[in-house]
Amino acid sequence: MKLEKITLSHLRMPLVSHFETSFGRIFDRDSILITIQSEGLIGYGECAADRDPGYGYETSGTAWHILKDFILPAIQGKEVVTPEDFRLLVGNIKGHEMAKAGVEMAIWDLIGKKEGKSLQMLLGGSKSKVDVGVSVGLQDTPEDLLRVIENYLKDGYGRVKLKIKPGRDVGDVAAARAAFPNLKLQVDANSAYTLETAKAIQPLDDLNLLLIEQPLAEDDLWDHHILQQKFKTPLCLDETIISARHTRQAIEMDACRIVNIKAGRVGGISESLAIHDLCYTADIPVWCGGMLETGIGRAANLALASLPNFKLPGDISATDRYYDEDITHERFTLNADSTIDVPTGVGLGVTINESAVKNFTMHEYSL
Ligand code: OSB
Ligand code: MG
Repeated sequence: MKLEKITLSHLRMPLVSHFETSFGRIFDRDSILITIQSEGLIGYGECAADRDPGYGYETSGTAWHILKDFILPAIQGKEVVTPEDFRLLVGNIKGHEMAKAGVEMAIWDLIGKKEGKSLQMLLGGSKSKVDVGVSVGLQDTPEDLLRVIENYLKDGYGRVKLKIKPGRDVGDVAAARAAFPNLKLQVDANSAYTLETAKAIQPLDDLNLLLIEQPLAEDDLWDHHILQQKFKTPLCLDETIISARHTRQAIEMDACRIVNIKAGRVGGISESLAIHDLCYTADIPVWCGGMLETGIGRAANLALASLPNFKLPGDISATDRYYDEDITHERFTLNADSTIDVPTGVGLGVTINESAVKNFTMHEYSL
């Protein structure tokens, strides 16, 4: 497939409700839509980097720069048959995994469309629907938190993740546990603690949590090892796991016992597959994280999460948890058993709502 015209669209979409993590509160979500034309087909990908460098160092601004000035010139006009061909073309660009992953997703979409196969078929996933949960941001008060959780339970979510930060941790989580004794519950600190300040969250170990996600710094494997020895609850790494190599090292040093896979964070779907397989062999369960994606990224997440080692519910919620208006015509809905159906159409299995894209686009660039 010759990669012909490639277009970047920097989008900003209002969220249904604000989302607050240990690194800040947002009311709308930036992303970069990548559109690749190839031999009469169009592939779509989503770069999940956000406006601010709070989750990781990449932002929509850095991704724009890396895409426009390095990735697009390296691939435009080139022949690409497999995702590996793309990886080789951008092999000299260090880091910037979210920028790369956005293009890689569009290439998977093109390959599926060309071969008449869904992304799930290309990946070898088998489940027709995947278990999902909802990620609940920090709320102004514990009372607000309980009300928000209750509403999500009414919607049908069977697993809830609570964002925590220093000062808003054990109290909030204990209140949730007391109100919902049997709820599948987990927490995510987005690297807000140090080994020293993490002493305050030791009581979380007795709240019957599925996992504790990324308590310590985003670049730290070893301190997570030290902390894991103090907890019977599995630690789960998100930010720290940026490749299959990091995954192997994390497992070898017992820095976590569960892995959150986000294709954006690790440079794409191919690397996600490698991490999935590595964890399968090592008997480490994985689950699919989320980045408040549009319907494009959500479709990819659902296909990925249909692989066999995705054993815990993903942060893949229904479209209406995020956006009133999405950029895909397809909207994902929650089934009564807290699952979402995996798309079956060719490629990502979604179609683009051009007028929505136009509404949300702040600027555009084509090569
Ligand atoms: O750490 O998992 C995270 C959203 C943006 C950035 C980082 C994270 C999140 C979430 C939301 O927790 C997950 C979702 O898409 O529902
Ligand atoms: Mg996380």
